Amino acid sequence: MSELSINPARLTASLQELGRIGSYVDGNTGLHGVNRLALTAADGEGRRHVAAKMKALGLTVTTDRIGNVYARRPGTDNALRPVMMGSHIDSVPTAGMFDGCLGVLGALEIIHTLNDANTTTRRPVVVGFFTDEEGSRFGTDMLGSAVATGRIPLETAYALQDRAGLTVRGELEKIGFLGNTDEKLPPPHAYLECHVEQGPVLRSRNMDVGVVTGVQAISWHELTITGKSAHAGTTPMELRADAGLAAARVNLKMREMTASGRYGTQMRATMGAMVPVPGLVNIIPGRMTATVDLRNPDDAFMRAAEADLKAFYELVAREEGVKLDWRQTARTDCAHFDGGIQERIASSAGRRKLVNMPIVSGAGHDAQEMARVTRAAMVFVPGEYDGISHNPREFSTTEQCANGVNVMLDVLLGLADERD
Ligand code: HGY
Ligand code: MN
Ligand code: MN
Repeated sequence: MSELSINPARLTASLQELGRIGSYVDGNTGLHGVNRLALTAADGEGRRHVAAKMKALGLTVTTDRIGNVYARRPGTDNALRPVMMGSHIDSVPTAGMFDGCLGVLGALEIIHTLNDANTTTRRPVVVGFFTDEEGSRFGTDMLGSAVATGRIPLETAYALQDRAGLTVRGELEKIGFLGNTDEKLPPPHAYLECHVEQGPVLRSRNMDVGVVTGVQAISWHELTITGKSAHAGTTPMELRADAGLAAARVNLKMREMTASGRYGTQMRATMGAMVPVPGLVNIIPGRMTATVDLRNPDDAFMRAAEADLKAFYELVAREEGVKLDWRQTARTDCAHFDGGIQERIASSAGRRKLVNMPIVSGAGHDAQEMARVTRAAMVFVPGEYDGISHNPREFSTTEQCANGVNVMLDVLLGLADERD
């Protein structure tokens, strides 16, 4: 454990400050939520706010061609590859103020702590935030880190469109973050990310820290179902081509699949978006756009589930007399984090008397992209209210956040002192 520890109150203040950008009052709960959907004006404002904090800490800030922002702190030997800490500050439209932001602001709090202590590490240190981790607007997640590590070509990313037909490239330019440095990130010496668990496991077991072993497989589909709009009162059931019913059958099929055990016992399936056209009470939906989100901690089970679901798409189209087109919008296999760094996370937590456990991440993270190009690992912190996330009720206490960031501080110092 290093003698250093971060300033918990300063970390919480920085989270609250950023949380005010893009904030709204949630109609259902009256809670303050955060909406900084990727590449919107709010995201642009949040980006400028964090970049200003980076500069105020004496860091050299660059923006690459996909809008990833990196802030570099020199070490004593700048010929060595840096250790990087990062995450994202874009949010889903109904977010809290911790998802992603804890990793970026926690890393900046570590820099602040090093500055206060006049500590210079051997290796340079880089703090970054990646573009559009959430994927909510342009349809594929971890976009910026996937481009930085070569999984998605820049031009493919640029051409992605939101529902209004606006492109990633155009929206990056509009908010002033169409940068000019090479989007391919030279692999850092190692990569660390602190993140809220976004689930109930750690809190329910009274754990202080999660040592993340990896990330489960993710598969997203976008369905476009075309049937026939017709009168709800006059059209006999047997003469319908009901796009809404077809989507509902897919949703029920996914529920049956997760309960069947045929794809393991951990599979999760969600139809998050269901948009009927015309979407009126007395008209059979002639068209339906729907999304499918499959998660599975086992790659073979995921592939089996995808194959069976695609077969079901064809069956439903035949039986309901609709056209069902679908496209894969995101797909990542299970990711595995570096064992050695996991051990360092666990031993730092142990020295700080923090109870900790290994955990697989249910959510996708930029760290899984970085794990393809360098040693990567994550530190999870528990969340209150069953760790709810992608919801304004998302909340982790100052102590919970500080515990995770202090562990990341310890591991950073060890990695940044490595000669090779
Ligand atoms: O969808 C996810 O797992 C992440 O929040 N982008
Ligand atoms: Mn996140
Ligand atoms: Mn998220």
